[in-house]
Amino acid sequence: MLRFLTAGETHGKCLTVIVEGMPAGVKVSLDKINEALARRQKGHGRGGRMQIERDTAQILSGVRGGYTLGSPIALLIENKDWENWQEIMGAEEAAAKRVVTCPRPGHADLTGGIKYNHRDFRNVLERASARETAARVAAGALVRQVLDGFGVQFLTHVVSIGPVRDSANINDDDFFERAEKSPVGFASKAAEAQAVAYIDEMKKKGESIGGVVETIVKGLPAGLGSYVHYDRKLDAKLAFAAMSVNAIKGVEIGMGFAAAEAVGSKVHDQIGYENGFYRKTNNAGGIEGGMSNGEPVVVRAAMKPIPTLYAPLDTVDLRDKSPQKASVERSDACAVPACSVVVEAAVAFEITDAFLEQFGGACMADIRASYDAYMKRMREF
Ligand code: EPS
Repeated sequence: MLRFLTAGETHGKCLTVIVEGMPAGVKVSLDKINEALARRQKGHGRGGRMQIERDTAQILSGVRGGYTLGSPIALLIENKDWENWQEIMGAEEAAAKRVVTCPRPGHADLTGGIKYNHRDFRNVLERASARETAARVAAGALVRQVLDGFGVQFLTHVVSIGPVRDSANINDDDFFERAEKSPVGFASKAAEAQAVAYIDEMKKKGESIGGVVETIVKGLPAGLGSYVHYDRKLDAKLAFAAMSVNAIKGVEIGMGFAAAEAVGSKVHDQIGYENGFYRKTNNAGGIEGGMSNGEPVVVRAAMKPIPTLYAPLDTVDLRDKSPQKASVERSDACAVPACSVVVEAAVAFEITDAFLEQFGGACMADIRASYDAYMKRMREF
């Protein structure tokens, strides 16, 4: 089983992540991790923090001579902004300054404060911040390297930003290349211009903006996941992973909620055979019975608008319970493109875990042998 644990506050010294369960013999490219981190920093509507950071990971353990050892892998990402926060965020006793007492609606501030008895909401917001997702992206970009050489592809794009939807055809050859280059993650230039204008207009009003992101995983063999065990169902694991990303309020697999409105014949993907079984449509989003069915796995996630508003909402001051406006922390007006990279990483983590559950062994040589045997049996089925 693959698992990871992150640590770090947004204005602390660094973020760290320990990944456990990686087999030995995986060729590791640090560049691939850093490319994913750079992708997470982009997008129209980001706040000032992304000008300060140049996120790069250091590998502290578990990799030698470019290959995993099979031992836990520790990664570290420095916070450049720490320089400006040492006095406020230091571990030593005198350091509690700039107390936050007016919680932001929609953020973890108030409930986190109640739960942990923090009367300075900074103690909550520092960890609840989406900065932590940098560590998750690094973990996802690391573990998916297990899949290199098995023909698995992760394709990610932004479906919509606020009310603006990408209008390009997803079947265009260069759809994902265009989406990747776009500051809003759209493949259509016209829709991109609309989304940029919308973000700018809302930002001026002190608003924040959400959206929908999608990751498609191609090249997975049928049978990852389980129909036998509820907690090994691939769709359940993907929904958990995507929902655990900050600000996600909804997750769909394939047709998702629309399947509830349609009749069965318009939902279920009919089966054909041509050099192997295939489905004539992919409404199931590549998952039936909790298992990959060989079609692309399609995960969509809805991100709410970020809770920090520059035109702040009503709240109550913890000290005297007086009505106040929420505290304003530096933030992003729109982080939907960044969120798409985080959801991709979360999906990649679960897919890799399911892959290792199916073909797992202590080393890549065993995994390759198991995969090849399975694929041979599948071709003859
Ligand atoms: C983020 C870093 C944070 C925020 C943002 C995401 O840095 P700072 O608080 O110093 O500006 O910009 O977090 C949020 C919007 C939030 O609500 O948590 C990052 O690295 O992605």
